Amino acid sequence: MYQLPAMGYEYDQLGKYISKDIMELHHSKHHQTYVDKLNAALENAPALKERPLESLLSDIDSLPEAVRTALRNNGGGHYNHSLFWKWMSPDGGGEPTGELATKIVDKYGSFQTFVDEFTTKSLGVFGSGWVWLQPDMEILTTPNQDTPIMIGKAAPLLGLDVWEHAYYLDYKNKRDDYINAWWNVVDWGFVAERFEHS
Ligand code: MN3
Repeated sequence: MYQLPAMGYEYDQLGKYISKDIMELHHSKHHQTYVDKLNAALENAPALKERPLESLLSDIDSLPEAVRTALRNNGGGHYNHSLFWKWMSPDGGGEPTGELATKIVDKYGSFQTFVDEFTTKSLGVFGSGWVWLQPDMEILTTPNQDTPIMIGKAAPLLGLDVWEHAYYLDYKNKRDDYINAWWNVVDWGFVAERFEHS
């Protein structure tokens, strides 16, 4: 049985940028629903319970049709959100350092240019989806709860949830204000850790 992971900080700790109300709703309701529906889907496919979630998502097109969509949406939702909480921190913001910073600057010319391109792609996601920084420094977008490992890509270094449920209570329809605020909570230490192990 999958379980809702703890966030590692309190709902109100990102409050200056993302309110307690959003964090609480997003974690305890939206993410919990993905977990519950993922568990429910696996009740109908017991053999899949033995496999790690990454393995199921990487192999999504080969899964039994009866559970494929449920796993895509809710397995993807659980996987993406479990990372999303860790990509944010009350001590976040600023810029990456070390090898990660070098790679970003090599690819984009400057950290700010990277931020601008990531932001532009985030604004370009039509409807609900995610934006990702990949280990090869590519910026990807996916619709709904799709995740890079579903499309043959590596596990992402960083991801941003641009579903309206992630910002509507604070920012209404202003996704750009949400994204600009979000950069202030990005945990570059966790991104660097993922980069080192990629
Ligand atoms: Mn979400």
